[in-house]
Amino acid sequence: MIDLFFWPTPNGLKPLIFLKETGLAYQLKPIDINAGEQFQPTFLGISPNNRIPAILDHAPADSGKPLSVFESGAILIYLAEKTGRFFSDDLRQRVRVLEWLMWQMGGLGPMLGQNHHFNIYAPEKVPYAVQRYNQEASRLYAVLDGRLNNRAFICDEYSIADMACYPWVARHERHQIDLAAFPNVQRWFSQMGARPAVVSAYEEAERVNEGRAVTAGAGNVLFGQTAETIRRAQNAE
Ligand SMILES: N[C@@H](CCC(=O)N[C@@H](CS)C(=O)NCC(=O)O)C(=O)O
Repeated sequence: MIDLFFWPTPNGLKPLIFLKETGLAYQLKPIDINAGEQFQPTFLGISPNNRIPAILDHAPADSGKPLSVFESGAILIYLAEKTGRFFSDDLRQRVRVLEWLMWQMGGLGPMLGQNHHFNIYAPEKVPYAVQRYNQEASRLYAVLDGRLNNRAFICDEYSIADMACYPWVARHERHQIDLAAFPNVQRWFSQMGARPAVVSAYEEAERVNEGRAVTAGAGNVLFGQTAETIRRAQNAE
């Protein structure tokens, strides 16, 4: 059994898609990041960076005590190695999957995250930042579009790289991207979105925060974090 510490965000969706694809037994443990639950001591013990997703595997391969993993890329690699799925055994193919997974983790995700921040959440309009992250989004989409030219999936075969990128591309309207301008991404996106596991992951994700309104203080919880926030949370452990 795998506990998935989850909130319905792009990074949370990545391991949920994996779990749905493989049928591994799991239990969702909602962590309401708008309400500050990511600072609860038990969760921080598993995810010291106070971010979802994280997992706790109750049956790790070494038969030892439950094993936790934080960072969505690490979780995808861990689960892929555990199941032998979606991360080729072939050296060259595996290197490609790693490259594109890290491209998502270090580029697509963080840049689009900043894009959302300055387009949607920032309390003041900062034209330079908006322009910077809109340009970067369009650049990254062109990179992905080029990669998907004549390829069904990012690394030919469906892999954890696709699972990592899809939930971010699913928010394309938020980062002002018209998919029609990136036809290979658009084709891949429709194909991904039609997978039963992906459909099921999004359906389950939608149910998680049903009836849990985003409180007025959510902006402070998410965007007002400093070293002091972390030290306070660490000392409460
Ligand atoms: N690099 C991390 C990023 C995770 C992340 O940014 N999670 C967000 C939700 S998508 C979060 O938990 N935010 C809570 C907070 O900012 O306190 C990963 O890929 O797992």
